[in-house]
Amino acid sequence: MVHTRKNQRGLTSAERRKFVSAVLELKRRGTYDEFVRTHIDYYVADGETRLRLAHATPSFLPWHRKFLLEFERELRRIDPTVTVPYWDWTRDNTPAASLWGEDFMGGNGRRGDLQVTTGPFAHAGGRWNIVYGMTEGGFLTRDFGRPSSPLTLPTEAQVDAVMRETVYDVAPWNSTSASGFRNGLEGWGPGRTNDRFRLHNRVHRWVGGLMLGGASVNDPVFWLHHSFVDLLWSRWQQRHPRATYLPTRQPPPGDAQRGRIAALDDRMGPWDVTPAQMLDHSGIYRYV
Ligand SMILES: [Cu+2]
Repeated sequence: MVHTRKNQRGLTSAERRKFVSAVLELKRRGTYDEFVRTHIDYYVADGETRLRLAHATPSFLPWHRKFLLEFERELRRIDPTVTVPYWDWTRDNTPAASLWGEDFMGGNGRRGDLQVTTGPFAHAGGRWNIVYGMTEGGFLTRDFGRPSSPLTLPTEAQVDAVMRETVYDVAPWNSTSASGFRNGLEGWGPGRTNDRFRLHNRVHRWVGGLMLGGASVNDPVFWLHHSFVDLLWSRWQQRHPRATYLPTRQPPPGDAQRGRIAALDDRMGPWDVTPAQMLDHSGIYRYV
């Protein structure tokens, strides 16, 4: 059976409650923190010579598609009616959005320590202790819009521009790739200002707190964000049916990226899966 991922803004209160309950149950069992750990382990920067599978790399999209599927499978073991909703941040782009409600993701961090004190993931509720967080205190943090250097969420026009890209990815296959759909959506721009962070990256920065960096999975909104990123990739695939995943082969000997990125048929750890195997999700789930 193909299951359906829905826009979070249209979920019923029962659907919101079921999603939150399944997430809290995964956390209680320790499974949730294994996902946090995996994401930290695969957080490899451009400058490192190690294999980069998850970020600043062509397999950013298939790696996260697999990561979401694994997470969703665990949720559905707990409650088979649950799927990962998506957050369309071009529309629900303020702190007043129902996404941040008391019954769903909870709200912004408080001033000072940025601690989230509302909703199911507030530390005082006793069910959301940060294990792998690189911060003291064990609580979830957020800093909407980063008041110290304000930024806004991406716009529909910015998404449209990326959707018009006709090539999946281009050399040098990292955060400096000047065109291509993958880096357009992942969102590494030039420069040192806020403009360096676009689309996917911009959303991580707008939420702030733990959503910055490798430990971002600690914020459950991570999944809703990446569900929308995956939706955009899916729509882009439909729009450009002949644009295949690139590169199809490893770069030639002597190329600085050889052995550091995943080509079409290379394995993407920690799973035994290739980008090619992640291209068609139509037999597993669909977006509405
Ligand atoms: Cu990631």
